[in-house]
Amino acid sequence: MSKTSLPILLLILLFGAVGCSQSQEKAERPNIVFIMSDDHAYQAISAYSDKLIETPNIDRIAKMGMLFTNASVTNSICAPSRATILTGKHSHINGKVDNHFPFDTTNVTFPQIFQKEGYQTAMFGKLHFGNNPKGFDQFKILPGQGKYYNPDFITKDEGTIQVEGYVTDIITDMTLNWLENERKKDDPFLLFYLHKAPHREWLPAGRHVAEFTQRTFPEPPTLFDDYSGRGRAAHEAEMNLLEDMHWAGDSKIPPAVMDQLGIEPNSGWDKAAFEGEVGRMNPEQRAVWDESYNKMIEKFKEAYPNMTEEDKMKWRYQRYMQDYLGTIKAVDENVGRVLDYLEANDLMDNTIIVYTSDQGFYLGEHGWFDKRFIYDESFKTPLLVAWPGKVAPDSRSDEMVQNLDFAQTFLAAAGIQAPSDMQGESLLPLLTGETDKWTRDAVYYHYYEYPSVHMVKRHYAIVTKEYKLVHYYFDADEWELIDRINDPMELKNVYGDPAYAEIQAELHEKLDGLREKYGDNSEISQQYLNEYLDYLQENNSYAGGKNTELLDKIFKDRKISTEKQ
Ligand code: SGN
Ligand code: CA
Repeated sequence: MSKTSLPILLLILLFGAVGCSQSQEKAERPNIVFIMSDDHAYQAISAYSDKLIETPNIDRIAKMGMLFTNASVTNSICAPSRATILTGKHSHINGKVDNHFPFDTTNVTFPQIFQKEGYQTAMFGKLHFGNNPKGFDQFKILPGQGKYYNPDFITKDEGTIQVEGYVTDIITDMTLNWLENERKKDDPFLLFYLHKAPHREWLPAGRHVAEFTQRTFPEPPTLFDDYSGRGRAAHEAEMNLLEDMHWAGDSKIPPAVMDQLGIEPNSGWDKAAFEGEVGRMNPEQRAVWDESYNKMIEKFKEAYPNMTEEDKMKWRYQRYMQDYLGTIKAVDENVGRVLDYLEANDLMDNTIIVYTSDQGFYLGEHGWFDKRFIYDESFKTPLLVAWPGKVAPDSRSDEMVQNLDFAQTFLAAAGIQAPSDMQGESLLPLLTGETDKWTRDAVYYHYYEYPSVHMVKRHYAIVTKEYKLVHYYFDADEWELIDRINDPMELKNVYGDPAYAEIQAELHEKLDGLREKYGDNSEISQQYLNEYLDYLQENNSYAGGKNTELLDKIFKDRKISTEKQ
């Protein structure tokens, strides 16, 4: 080699190396596939428990990566959970405290940051924000809650369209179409694949109704909970399978059959809910549906006159599980289609795949359906994360992670600096086995939507691995202390019990500390409450259920009518 050529060679090597490391860095920016279902309880994912249903495809994500057994939400209801995920901030900071008011789009969401950084971004399915998502190159979202059969979609470019078919299949078709035909194959992507299922009114796909209307499921031990041992909040909630679930809308007993049997509707919209969902089917879809449901209805007509209250509760539970789990079957199949696509197209190695839900759900525990409460079934949420090569297969974390942490996790994984006002923590240390870098020992929770459907009182809380300390503050002033280790079914409030005096004082102090850390306090809560009551007053209505006496008390001074409009 000549003397003069050496520096040139070095230069070539240097530039080559820089060029290479840049493109390598670019190539290494991971894709993100964020899969979220609506109201999917961890009890209904076989990676957590196979008592109710097998979900082999969702389980594949846990087999490839990590199963989180202690993941929770900061506020157990749909739109607020989504707002927390997108902003990385608690509800009282991002302003989306309940399902009622639209999301404040001046918030910075993490997809906006990804888009600026050169990621391709797309969202398909349920958002439920009252406005369109910012920071997306492409989106097709359901208006509001969306429908199971022949749903409408709000689209970025074509206005509102109606698509024939079953919602879970359609959302997946849209997702796969974007992956295959619309995205540029060289740039990394951030994809939101958001199912409506298994949200109420739980309508399974035609191909699953024959199987699921026949099945019997094990009852939870607390199906007949009488709420003794807990305060007013549990007693006054309207989530009981027998008392509050719709006979037509939920259990699919047609309004005419209810009339024939003399069954009173459980609310003013019980029968309308049936028409609004089952009534949307085209004749072919309806024929498939009727073939299975008519058999169920005939059996019910025969049995009903001799049913005790206990029989009715048991029947309600089975009917609920048949439909709820039936919708999950289609979610699982469709998640399998997306995973197959990623595999077949060599995308697995550089893609983070997340499966989660906007919150958990009661599957008959405490006699309940729905969510909102801080008890485990709705406070916790499923979380499975795969990132082949980075996250060890078949691994598990019992740490207290939250939906609050997702934004910072994804930003960290993509090498993007997170805004300093985000309130979560990146999960990367847990995902990559550096567990000593994870120090969180308690999380903060705050639920707001009251008075409203299901009538779950406002409450905030601190949760550690061992305890929950909860304050119900409107229209009650009650504290609840749950010993998670000795009372895993959460049946007994031990607040005020001298045996717990020391831990109670310690938790109070810690809770004050968390409220300060996250910037929450009673003035802010009062503001949100006033705003909400003003809204109800202006609309002269509330979205509540049967307990009009309770509402009369709340609204007396404000002259709000408790008649549903
Ligand atoms: C609807 C449901 C409720 C549910 C809320 C919120 N009733 O009002 O049961 O709690 O949505 O759900 S329904 O008869 O209309 O289905 S959320 O997932 O959007 O928060
Ligand atoms: Ca939900």
